[in-house]
Amino acid sequence: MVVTALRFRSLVASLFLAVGSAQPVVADGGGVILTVTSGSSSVTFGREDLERMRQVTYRTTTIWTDGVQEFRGVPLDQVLKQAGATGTRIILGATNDYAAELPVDTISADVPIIALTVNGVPMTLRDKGPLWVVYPYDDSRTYQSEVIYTRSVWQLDRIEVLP
Ligand SMILES: Nc1nc2c(c(=O)[nH]1)N[C@H]1C(S)=C(S)[C@@H](COP(=O)(O)O)O[C@H]1N2
Ligand SMILES: [Mo]
Repeated sequence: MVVTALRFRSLVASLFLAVGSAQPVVADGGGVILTVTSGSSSVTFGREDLERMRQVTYRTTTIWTDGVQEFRGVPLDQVLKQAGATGTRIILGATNDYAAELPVDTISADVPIIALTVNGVPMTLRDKGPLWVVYPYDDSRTYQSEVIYTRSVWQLDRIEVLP
């Protein structure tokens, strides 16, 4: 039922796009929210693409929020694999032009995640969304460091893979 509703909404959105402008209709019915660039090739993801991938949940506090929060999203590792990214370093870029570089060998299967929701609710641009790279800070002292905080990029909109 939910699927039907979403499909119907996409269809309406597509029709609107088709009628309202000369722009090509976006295949997934939603906008691109993340672009992974590797050399001269780019792979783009809509919200639904990311939601369809393996999801991981952290319950943790952060230095930017009050109390324990439930972050849910797709592991960064999963996104890099899906994009076919091979490299030794990546740059996480945000809409405000903030960027942080990290070595690929610091990324594990479940850490960090690109969070899509906090406490079950999608994040708006105002509350650090729609995508926020988060670590399970409460799980280990090693995640409670300035280096990890700098990699906790909110308003993430692009990933650049470096050789
Ligand atoms: N999009 C975005 N993410 C970001 C930043 C930023 O300016 N923009 N600052 C980073 C750095 S260097 C740290 S230490 C924290 C900064 O958090 P604060 O500004 O709340 O201290 O978030 C990180 N993530
Ligand atoms: Mo920082």
